[in-house]
Amino acid sequence: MITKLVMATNNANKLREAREILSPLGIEVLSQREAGADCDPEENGATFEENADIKAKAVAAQVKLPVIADDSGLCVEALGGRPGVFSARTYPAGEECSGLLNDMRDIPENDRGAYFECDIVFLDGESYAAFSGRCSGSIGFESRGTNGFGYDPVFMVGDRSLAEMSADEKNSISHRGAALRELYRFLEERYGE
Ligand code: ITT
Repeated sequence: MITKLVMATNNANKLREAREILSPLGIEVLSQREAGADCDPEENGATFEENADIKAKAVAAQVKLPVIADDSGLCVEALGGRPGVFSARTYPAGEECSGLLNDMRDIPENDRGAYFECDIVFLDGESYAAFSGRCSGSIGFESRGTNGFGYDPVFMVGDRSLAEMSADEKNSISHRGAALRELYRFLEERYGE
């Protein structure tokens, strides 16, 4: 087994969720900053996987360890899949929930379906692998809960928002949890004895 890998992200919540899920493997997940990499490349891919690939390659050029990168976002059916790959840029930081609720103020309850997608890319030298996860739900009419990050307070799964769930509950049903569990199995097979 390898002992360390680097997560190409500037998002501390993604890093926390990756650590929570990968910790039983005994691999230390370093942030790009901890690994000595400093980058914030332009995410101009058309898909989540392309953007994850851009981030992973940018950090891999600066470190000697295996790298993972996560690109993710919220796709709202009534908005034609938006904000999608633009989830981090459509609304000002900290205003994503109020911005989305405002854009959806006239959309009725039965047309508020949405899903989160998370694509994770793994790079180790010439080796490349990609993993994907989705979480289906709907957009509520108000922000609820204080856990999680980003759009979690407005993303409803059943009658609770992701921000009303514990970290373990969110991880067990989330897009990132699903992609990370695929990555987990891949790392076990690739590096396990
Ligand atoms: P890095 O690019 O540095 O990894 P980022 O936050 O900019 O960090 P993305 O470009 O992948 O990441 O943008 C994803 C956005 O989608 C993120 O900023 C959130 O607003 C939203 N998002 C992704 N996963 C989420 C989750 O689990 N819960 C709530 N919002 C999420």
